[in-house]
Amino acid sequence: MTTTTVPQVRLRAGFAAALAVMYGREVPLYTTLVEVSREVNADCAASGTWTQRHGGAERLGSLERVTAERHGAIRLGSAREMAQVARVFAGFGMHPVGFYDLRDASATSVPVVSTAFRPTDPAQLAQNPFRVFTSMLVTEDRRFFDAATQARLEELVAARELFGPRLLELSDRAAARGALVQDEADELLELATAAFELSSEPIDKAWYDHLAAISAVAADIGGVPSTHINHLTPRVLDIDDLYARMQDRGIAMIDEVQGPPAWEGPDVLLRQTSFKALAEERVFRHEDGTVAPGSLRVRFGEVEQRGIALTPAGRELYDAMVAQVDEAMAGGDGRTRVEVSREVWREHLPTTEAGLAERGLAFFTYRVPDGADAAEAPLPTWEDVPGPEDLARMVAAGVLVAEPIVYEDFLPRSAAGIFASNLDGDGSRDDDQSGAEYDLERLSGVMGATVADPMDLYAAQQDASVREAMGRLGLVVFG
Ligand code: OOG
Ligand code: NI
Repeated sequence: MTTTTVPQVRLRAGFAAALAVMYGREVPLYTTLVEVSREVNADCAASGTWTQRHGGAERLGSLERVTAERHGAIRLGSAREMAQVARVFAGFGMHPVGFYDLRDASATSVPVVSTAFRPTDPAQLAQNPFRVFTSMLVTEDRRFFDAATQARLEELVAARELFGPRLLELSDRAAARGALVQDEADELLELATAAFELSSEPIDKAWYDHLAAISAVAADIGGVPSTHINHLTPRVLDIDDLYARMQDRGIAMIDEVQGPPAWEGPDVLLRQTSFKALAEERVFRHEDGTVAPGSLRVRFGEVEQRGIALTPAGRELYDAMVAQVDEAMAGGDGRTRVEVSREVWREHLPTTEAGLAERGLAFFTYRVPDGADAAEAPLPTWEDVPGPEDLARMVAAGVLVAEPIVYEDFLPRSAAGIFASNLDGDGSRDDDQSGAEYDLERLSGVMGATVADPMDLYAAQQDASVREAMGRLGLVVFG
């Protein structure tokens, strides 16, 4: 008898699909969003002008990948819960990448630090890039929580069990073996999906309201009995088109697309928008002991368009451009943020991929074009991987072709914007108090899992492609 084994990539695809079914049942408007996203992607791929402008419909990922692509978001209450979810996600081949401090990225009250769990290997990403933006409440941050609130939060979170022993056991096994036998795979999917389902247990109204006055995000984490998927985000090729089509259907969207503006040059990083959180019925326990239905607005539908990953130099430029836009907006001449951004983009950012590559602003993979006669390339040997200008020369000479590396991560500013535009009330914070210091290392420490720096991953992918191409050209790269 042969036993079927299910490799991690299929576990991950199954997990994303199962969560989508569950979320579609919980938030029906999500299904509409996915439907409209499909239409947009199909129309982009079929449109000659769109395809030509983007150098091919699949330049930033195969249509199959883009159509199946989702990210989710969850919010947790403690380092222990983070460590456990890291084990669950590792079972699906998803590892923590990037550190985002939302406490400082937002003027409103968002007392969390975050990372994203995702595949790190380019081949795994190409097959299924499912990722989950995962936030941890920083209960010890006095800007948000006084000692009594901190103590109660920690006590409640410590007492709950989000991820049971069997789920953790199966996750560890999948991570260790890279696959599970069919029965165990089915069991893992069922347990993992259920762990992120909305709970129907009554919510303590007074406690929830106490937390909500401080931060709606804190209430959504520590004021409810368990965690849940907060949104699931499909990817589209044209987010402006998606935005317009959702509005045409009469769906209320947040005011703007977050991140880079629509413009004629290459798409970089990440653009996101969402429909507003909807009122959902939940059950509350009141102080007099009565249990009655009420409503909460915390879950929404987000959509995103992904562009090219920027190098540290490119990211520095991006951050400087955002700062310039902020400054111009503070001056306030009536133009929208998008209009101002577009002007700033035109002033600073190259209008072609080749321009981005030559200035070392974005990451690319390089390969020898099909059928090229490598031996005739009149090129020297290299002491190290050639730099952006040399690579650009080789691309111009037709010796190499460059393909953009897609940005697989998030933007703290947009994340804060997404949090904020979907919350009822700004909450409260006392900036005279000092916050609890967090960075990538500290988060790795408390989770017991190394949080990768996304820049290292993109750079390694680019370098590996260059080394391989150099090898094919018969050029030795020393160092
Ligand atoms: C996460 C918000 C961040 C994104 O796409 O930037 C996020 C949350 O609301 O919990 O998902
Ligand atoms: Ni999101």
